Amino acid sequence: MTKISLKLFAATLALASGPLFAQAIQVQDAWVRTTVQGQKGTGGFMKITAKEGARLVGVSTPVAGVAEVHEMKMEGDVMRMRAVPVLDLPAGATVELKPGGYHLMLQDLKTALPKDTTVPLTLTFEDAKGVRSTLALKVPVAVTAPGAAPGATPAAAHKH
Ligand SMILES: [Cu+2]
Repeated sequence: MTKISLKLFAATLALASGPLFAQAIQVQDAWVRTTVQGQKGTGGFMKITAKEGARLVGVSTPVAGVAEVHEMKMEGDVMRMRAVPVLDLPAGATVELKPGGYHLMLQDLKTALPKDTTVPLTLTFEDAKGVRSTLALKVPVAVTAPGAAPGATPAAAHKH
């Protein structure tokens, strides 16, 4: 599993576009949660590190009609979720998209996502000068985070 992820990560670098900028952004441990036939939405997770700081301003994938960055937050006793149109990536910090926090929300899914497949995902970043670049990823589909202990059920971990 780990070996496969590393290979996919190497492949993503080759697909980055933008003047050197994309090289300054690292995406690690990306995964998208599996779905069953008929399920309309799922979450995507990853760690993003922008060496010189950037903003994540767009997400797209051919498998979903709508792809957005979401934030989950406790407000009192209630877990609420909202779309985050722009996600700040402070210089040198690793921003983690994970269940229960920031995540990619894929809605209006056009196909089921069985495990051990991959999902093409394009991230659009903007640097401090407003220059945009894209990073094309092939993200593995998994039941739980790569390397995480198995056991958590998808429904329990990502409620909507
Ligand atoms: Cu969500």
